[in-house]
Amino acid sequence: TTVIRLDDYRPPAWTVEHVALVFDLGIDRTEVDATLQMVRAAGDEPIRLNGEGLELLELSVDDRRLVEGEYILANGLLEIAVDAEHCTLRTKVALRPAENTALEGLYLSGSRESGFLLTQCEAEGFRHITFFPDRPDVLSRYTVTLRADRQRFPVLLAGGNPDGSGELPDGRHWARFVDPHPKASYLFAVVAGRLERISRDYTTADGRAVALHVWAEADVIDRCDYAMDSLVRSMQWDERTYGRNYDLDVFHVVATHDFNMGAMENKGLNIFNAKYLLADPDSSTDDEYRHVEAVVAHEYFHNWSGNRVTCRDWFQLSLKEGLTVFREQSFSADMNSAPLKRIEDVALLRRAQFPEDAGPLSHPVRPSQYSEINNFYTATVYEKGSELVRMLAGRLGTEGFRRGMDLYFDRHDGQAATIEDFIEALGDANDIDLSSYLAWYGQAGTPRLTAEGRFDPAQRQYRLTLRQRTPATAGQPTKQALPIPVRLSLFDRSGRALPLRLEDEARAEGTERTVVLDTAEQHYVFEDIDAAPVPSLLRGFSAPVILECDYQPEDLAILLRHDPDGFNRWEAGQQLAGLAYDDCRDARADGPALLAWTGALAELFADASLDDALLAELLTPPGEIELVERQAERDPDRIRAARQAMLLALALRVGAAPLRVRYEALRASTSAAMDATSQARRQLKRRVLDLLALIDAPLATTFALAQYEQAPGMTDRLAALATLATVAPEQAIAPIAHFRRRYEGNALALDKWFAMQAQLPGADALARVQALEGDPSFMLKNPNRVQSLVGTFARSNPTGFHRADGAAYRWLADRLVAVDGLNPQVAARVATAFNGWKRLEPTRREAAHAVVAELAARKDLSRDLTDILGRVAL
Ligand code: BAL
Ligand code: ZN
Repeated sequence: TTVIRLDDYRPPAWTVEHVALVFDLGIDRTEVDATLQMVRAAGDEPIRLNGEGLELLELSVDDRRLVEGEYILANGLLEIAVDAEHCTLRTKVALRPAENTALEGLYLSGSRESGFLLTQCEAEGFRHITFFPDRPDVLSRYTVTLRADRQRFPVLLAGGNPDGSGELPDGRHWARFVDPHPKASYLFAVVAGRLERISRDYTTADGRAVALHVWAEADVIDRCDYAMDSLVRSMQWDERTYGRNYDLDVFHVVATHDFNMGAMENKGLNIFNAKYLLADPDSSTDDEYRHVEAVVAHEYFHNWSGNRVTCRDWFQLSLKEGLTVFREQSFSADMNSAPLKRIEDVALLRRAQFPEDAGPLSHPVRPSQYSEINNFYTATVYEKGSELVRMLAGRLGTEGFRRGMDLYFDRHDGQAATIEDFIEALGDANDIDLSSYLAWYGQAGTPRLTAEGRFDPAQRQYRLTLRQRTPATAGQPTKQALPIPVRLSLFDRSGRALPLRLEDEARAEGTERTVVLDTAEQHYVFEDIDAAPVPSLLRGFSAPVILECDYQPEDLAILLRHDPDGFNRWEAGQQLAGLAYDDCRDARADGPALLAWTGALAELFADASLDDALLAELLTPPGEIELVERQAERDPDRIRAARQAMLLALALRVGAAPLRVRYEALRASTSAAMDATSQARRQLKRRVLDLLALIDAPLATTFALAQYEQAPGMTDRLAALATLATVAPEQAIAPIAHFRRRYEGNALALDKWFAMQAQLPGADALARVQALEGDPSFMLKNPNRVQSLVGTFARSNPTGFHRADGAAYRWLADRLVAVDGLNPQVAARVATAFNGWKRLEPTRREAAHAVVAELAARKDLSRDLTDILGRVAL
């Protein structure tokens, strides 16, 4: 396989100023006529265009037809030697959309009879549509004409402003679109078929009238209102927060059930996986509502951070993704609760990115090489990338960061930029050299931050020593020190935050500050300290590191009880839960950490002033996947047993009666309302019921059965079903069957039905999943369905997937091969479930190794899957 290296980057020899595309659309065959205004940018190289899976019908340069021998077409490249400085290059190709199961390029969503045509071009899909220099640093203006049968394709959409439409002979029609903003080919999109829409008029802050349209198939169009509301909120927020206005007269958003990604920010024509667009209380959970709002915002925000300023090459992917995730997270924090949002984001980082960074697939936020770019749409590029932007934003403060972003957008508007450009603009706008942060982009692995405090009563000083170390990762044996911002406070034992004065300062200033550790080790001496304080470190999760601090359980309990900030409180609880887990793992039933954790939580449980959603989060210890970090050798059964033991201890400490009373009170206020209070109640109700189930299974079963029957919406219904399936499998059979019937034909609800069952732990998990594969609605060619059953099982069911006999590994290998034949991107993504195999205990490790090695040795798999397996197997 070819390896692409960042160091080999060369600017394009030829660029395309304007491209005119004419599509004659059909499900079995589509013809694309492309006219490219090519301009030589440098050197005397021939024109080289990417093209894959295209049937070349015609090729001409400046109106002269070329014949074989006048061009070279091989290995996905069309090469034409041209003497001039510019030329008009024309190609005509044929495509076969209905046969395109990889869902890259132009393809069919849904059935031949009623489905519609659409495109997906990021990262390198445009080359499946036409011959083109398919790289993000070639920015072109597009004119797109679509022609199709009016009956079969009544709606014709492309990015840009509408520029006429009309009738053609034989029941056909046409529509043209002109995009005045130069864009990269990965942002191209068309959609054609029978779609319904909801519309709204919007006026931007700078006075542009924009028609907003959300499109979906007729059966789901009534579930698009929340997405439209979210879009309007996003547009207003970006105007307010970053001074960014939308820049076309029309903005389309389209929902499809067949999509490899979550959504796609095509200029003026965003396309969404229906999972992140449709929402209604009967089929969506509260979490899903939040995800819809966040993803709609994310794609909209890309219009500036991604489209107006794009990436020079795919190594810079985090330039747009990390930044846009950061913008999306800030938006969600403003729309909802900032501490709860931070909890959600940090939990995700720990669950998805930390394990990625600790295994053979680890890579820097800006990778230095790749063989398949599709495999770098990762938690590292997205979520860790966002954390890096957050550190920069924190360093500059709200106003300074805004100044920096203004300069970045100003300076690079209409360009394809690099991460250096971004950091330089932020720094230049503030007269600060931020270049030391670049090291974060090039270095993989999660840094360990060690903290050690020493109190000196004679000097009334507290001396804090911070050290950093990043473990070696794949291909990066040695690591350098990074700038790590550590936001900190000191608390006395009554939970009061102390005024902070460092040794060289005249007087104390505030109770919180940020120190930046930029060497391997540094000391900080705080003055006027009367008793050993409890340090609260890395507040707000000020850097994406693992904190190792020699806390006593009662120190963490103080923070858990008293920290005024919801996030820090949760964080103290998570640290304490980690120690409590160690107690359970080592069979210390009355271990001090377990007692401190259950004791503090039992107290907080009784505190009526605490927010329901925060309490629900506090009652949730780190998950089984995160806890893997706490043992040398991973045995998923033992991890689960220890975690269950700690939950049992918590339930006992809170007590059956308070749990029952709380559940009944929350049940009494159940409604379908979507406000934050109602959502928080539902979330807490679920936690309380699950705790109650550990100590009074019959009562919890009764509650869950009733909750399932009376649930006003999906959140309560699905939660009840999951509890039943775990606590009383026999009694869950009928409700599970009922749910299946109730949601026949509702793809997103059925995905949750598969996913809920795929997560049920234990020895029968694999057999259950295999039985579910027999359900008539299960199909390997739909990415959401594969993810909901196969992906969920492999990634989120540690005891089921990692069964000791290796049967689930062998089963997954078969499924990967089958999926790969249809959709390589999906196969590769599911295959990342093997990432952690090396740290399994020996029996499982051997079983996994045998399967991974056998798979990796196959020669008949896609480049996507081969790349993942090759790296995992190493
Ligand atoms: N650009 C791929 C989908 C997204 O991150 O928005
Ligand atoms: Zn994105």
